[in-house]
Amino acid sequence: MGNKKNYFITTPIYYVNDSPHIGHAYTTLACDVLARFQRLDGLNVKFLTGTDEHGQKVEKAANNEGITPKKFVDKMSKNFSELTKSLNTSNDIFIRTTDKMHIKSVQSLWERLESNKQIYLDKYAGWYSVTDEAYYSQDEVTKINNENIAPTGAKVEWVEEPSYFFKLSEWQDPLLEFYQKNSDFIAPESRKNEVISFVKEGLRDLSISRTSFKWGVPVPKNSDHVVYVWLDALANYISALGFPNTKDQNFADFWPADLHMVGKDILRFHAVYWPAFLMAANLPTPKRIFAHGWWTNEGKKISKSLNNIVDPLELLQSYGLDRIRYFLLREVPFGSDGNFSKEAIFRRSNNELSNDLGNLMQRVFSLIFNNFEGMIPESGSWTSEDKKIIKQSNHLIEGVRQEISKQCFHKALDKIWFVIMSANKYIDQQAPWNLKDKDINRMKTILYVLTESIRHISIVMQPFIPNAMQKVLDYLSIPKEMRDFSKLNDKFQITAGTKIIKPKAIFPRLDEAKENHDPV
Ligand code: ME8
Repeated sequence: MGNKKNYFITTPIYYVNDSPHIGHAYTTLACDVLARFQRLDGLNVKFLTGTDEHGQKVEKAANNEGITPKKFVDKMSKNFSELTKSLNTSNDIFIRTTDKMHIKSVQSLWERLESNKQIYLDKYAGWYSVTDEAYYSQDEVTKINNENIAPTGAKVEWVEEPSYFFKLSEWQDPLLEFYQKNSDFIAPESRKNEVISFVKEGLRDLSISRTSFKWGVPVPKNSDHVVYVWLDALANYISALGFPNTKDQNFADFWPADLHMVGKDILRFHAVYWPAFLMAANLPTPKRIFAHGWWTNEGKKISKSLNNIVDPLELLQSYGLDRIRYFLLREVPFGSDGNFSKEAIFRRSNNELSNDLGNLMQRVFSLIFNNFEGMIPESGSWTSEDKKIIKQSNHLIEGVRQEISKQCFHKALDKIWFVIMSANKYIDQQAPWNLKDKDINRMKTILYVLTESIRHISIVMQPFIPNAMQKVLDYLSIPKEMRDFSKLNDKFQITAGTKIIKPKAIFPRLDEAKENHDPV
């Protein structure tokens, strides 16, 4: 793989019983921004997403439709793989847990745990939630309207059956020590504290097989049991890299993962069970888990039963992909919960994308087009105001890189916006449109400085709004191989005399009266 550093990033694999909605799109898009960012920053990236297709929940959904689970998952998985296409995500792999190689991989992981004496056969008697595919203890279950309910709000049922157990209780101290030594393992900080408190309260051995249904990976040498769906699902992160063949180049290059991105609902599985399984199997643990917040729709929980699922395909149709990408990553500090509203999409889009960013670019390009035959003008020497804009633009990538390394998308965008606003202030103060007759050389210099600043802004913004920034870089006639982050310095300054392409509005304003907008 040469000298390039490797970077492995994953989304959760989504349950196929549900239709993809805005929550799934959010996680996938956040990972896509990171994957694109790291590629442009010179890393060798592997980006994994896919579908979680086993378990009682999926078996029930298939029964309800009166088709076999296999038929059902083949049909439903497509909705997710097609969504990744509509979102133009740059994933390298789309894994399905019904893939043969994944099933073999889960069985190998099981055998490793077994040969390390981490598994024993016993009986499970306790609460289980099919919705969450999770076990709950007595003190977590409350009775509401005669129903037994888990802390997540999901119904639980009493289960008694033979079961294999994983010796999770033995991993309490090693896990606490691991969190202490790897203080960046769980983010954000508040979530990390929740996980540590949970582990400190004590871990009980975990039931890792089921016998009361069939739709799962058979337990090696005892096919009365299927592997618990979470052990099966978590293993996707290594089976996608060729596990159990640890000599596989993909496994050697990309494991341990740099980042598992998840929603806060499934942090416990990733930050407690997953590292415990891996340590128990003598495999390296991932470097970081980020648990982002939860989206509500106009203030209400998003759910099928409330009939308020936000369909990402409809949003793309109405507003275009880049507006949605920008909105989702800008509206809410990453890690916090967020509220989805059309009003907020309009506000962000019109104020920020159309006014601040689009108008700046449009003004500069039109001035060049109307006064200099579409050729980027030659710069004279720089005033302190010019130098300030160039300096801020040159430093932009450093600041953004720092925020992205912590998955702080909103802060990264703040830093980009600081430069955009600074360029807007500069153009208003310098008023190059008044200088054509008075001082054409000064006019040229100002436009050159602004074009160079736009070059930086659009290269840095590519991971967030790739389609729009591709257009801008095309307008500027910047060759494809000159668009990565190593070109963000003086050596690669924009060349005077380059002919730009006649620009069209980059982010036309959204109009409340219109349903579908320009698909940027
Ligand atoms: O949990 N807001 O799959 P899942 C934000 N198969 N994110 C949301 C969301 C919302 N309202 N709703 C869903 C599973 N998500 C398991 C994962 S991984 C080894 C197995 C996102 O289909 C968020 O990332 O229920 C959440 O963690 C994930 O979808 C849950 O997807």
